[in-house]
Amino acid sequence: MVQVKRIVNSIVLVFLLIRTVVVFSRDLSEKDRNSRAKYIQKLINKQKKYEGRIKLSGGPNRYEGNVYIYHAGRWGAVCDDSWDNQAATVVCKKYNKTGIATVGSKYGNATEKFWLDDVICQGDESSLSRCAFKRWGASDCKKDEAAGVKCLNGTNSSNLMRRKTRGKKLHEVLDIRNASMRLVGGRDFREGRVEIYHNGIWGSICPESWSFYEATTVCQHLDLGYAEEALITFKYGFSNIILSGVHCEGNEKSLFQCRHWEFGNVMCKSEKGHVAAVVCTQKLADLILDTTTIERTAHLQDAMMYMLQCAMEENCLSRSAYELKKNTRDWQYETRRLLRFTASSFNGGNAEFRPYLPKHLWQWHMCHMHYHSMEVFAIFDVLDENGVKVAEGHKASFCLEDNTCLPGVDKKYSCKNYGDQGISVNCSDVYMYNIDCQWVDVTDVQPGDYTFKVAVNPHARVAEQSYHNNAATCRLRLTDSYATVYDCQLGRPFI
Ligand SMILES: *[C@@H]1O[C@H](CO)[C@@H](O)[C@H](O)[C@H]1NC(C)=O
Ligand SMILES: *[C@@H]1O[C@H](CO)[C@@H](O)[C@H](O)[C@H]1NC(C)=O
Ligand SMILES: *[C@@H]1O[C@H](CO)[C@@H](O)[C@H](O)[C@H]1NC(C)=O
Ligand SMILES: *[C@@H]1O[C@H](CO)[C@@H](O)[C@H](O)[C@H]1NC(C)=O
Ligand SMILES: *[C@@H]1O[C@H](CO)[C@@H](O)[C@H](O)[C@H]1NC(C)=O
Ligand SMILES: *[C@@H]1O[C@H](CO)[C@@H](O)[C@H](O)[C@H]1NC(C)=O
Ligand SMILES: [Ca+2]
Repeated sequence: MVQVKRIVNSIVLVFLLIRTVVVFSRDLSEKDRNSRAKYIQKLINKQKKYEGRIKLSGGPNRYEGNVYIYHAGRWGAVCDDSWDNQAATVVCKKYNKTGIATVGSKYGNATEKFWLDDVICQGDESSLSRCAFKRWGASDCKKDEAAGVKCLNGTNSSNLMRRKTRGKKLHEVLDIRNASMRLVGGRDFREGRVEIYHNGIWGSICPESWSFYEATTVCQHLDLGYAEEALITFKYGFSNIILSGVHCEGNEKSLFQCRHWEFGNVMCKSEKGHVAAVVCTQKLADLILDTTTIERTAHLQDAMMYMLQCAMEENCLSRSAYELKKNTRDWQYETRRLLRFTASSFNGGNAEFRPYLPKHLWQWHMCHMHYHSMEVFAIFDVLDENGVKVAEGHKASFCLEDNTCLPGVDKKYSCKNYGDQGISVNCSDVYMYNIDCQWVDVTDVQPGDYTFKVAVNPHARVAEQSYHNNAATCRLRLTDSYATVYDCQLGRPFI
């Protein structure tokens, strides 16, 4: 009986979906319509169920093994670069256990292609896919570099302690008397591994946490412009590592103004032989988020859920919407409250902004009928007065193009017809408030005063001259009937 009921239920669901698709596809041909319906069905049936799931394989019991993660319809392995106990703990959370990381395919060579590489977790993420990593499928790891875990009973206090002491040890600035810095091993003076001089010796920097923020500061320090690449590599050679945990804001004029953990004989967890390196350039893009446009355009809109089918597929609604869909019969007629706004990014640099992914890896988004060239181009968040997220910020992928340009500048990039994507110098990419997913779902947010945050290129995946004009922190007043956004301040992305 239960089975029959289930079958009837899924027939009803599929019928509703097809009907919804038909309503919103009037201007499409029969063929397009069918392929859309099929696409949605397939996604719902399979992907939703397994997406982000973890399995352990090759170990002596179910709490031990190499880690595989399910994404976009298949299982994939995880590379052991940067893999540590924090990441293992995130994996073991589903068994209420803490994790010890294993590396080097401890439980046998990887049997699937790698989905994840350079995974960096804090330990409190709810799932592995919430940790930072390069991007899905980007890995040059070999079969014998699979990451694994051993899940143990109870909380492992040594993991937690390490995190605490890490925080404490952060020193404000380096003692710069007699310290100096240079690039070594590059093809020319603009690139190389970063070496610093201290107490009579030259040494390298531990590349843990090395990002564009630190690399930008190095290039500024040496008067070489901006960082085109922030590298963790052995290709420029190696010397004794004498500095660890460097944390820069990215707008310092000297690396010695950045915070750090240890100097001298340091602990460095990076792969042996890998050190921090940079490539500097004078020509780089610089996106500038337009705060006045956000203030001017922000407003509320109530929309019925059947209008938001595409948006649901692309995870643009908060979790409660998906729960509603699961638990309510006529969920299509429920409304969601959306905070809509226009986001406009101007390229004020002296080089084009090009997407992180090469063209052949762009994802075709059937619902929106265009290619996405960056996994995360923008994020939006609503925080309460304690800094707690109250509206789930979603990660938006976009197609990048020249929407408006300064007088005399020709538009070059367009998303149409698999066109090249990018933002030219002196042009803006404009996401109008009426575009699908250009919103925060605030259905579950009580009226009140909040902080609203928007950031473009938030993980600094694409190099820019400055990251301190990529994010806006604004005041948001939400009432029963309207929303206003005001007092926006430009700054660095908050992650
Ligand atoms: C994990 O622990 C929590 C609270 O201690 C409990 O509610 C939950 O059922 C446990 N889950 C598993 C899978 O054991
Ligand atoms: C694992 O893969 C490596 C190459 O990546 C290979 O040299 C090695 O023999 C493999 N080991 C096993 C047990 O298959
Ligand atoms: C972990 O806990 C389970 C269930 O409480 C128990 O059966 C098992 O023996 C424990 N394992 C270890 C290594 O303590
Ligand atoms: C905690 O982790 C360390 C290694 O990081 C391990 O040696 C130790 O046995 C673990 N302790 C417990 C109680 O799991
Ligand atoms: C700086 O270097 C000079 C000469 O090498 C040395 O006399 C002096 O003690 C050093 N100062 C510090 C603080 O290390
Ligand atoms: C962009 O605009 C600035 C200021 O209007 C101008 O100086 C610069 O030459 C322009 N660059 C390009 C590539 O159009
Ligand atoms: Ca910028």
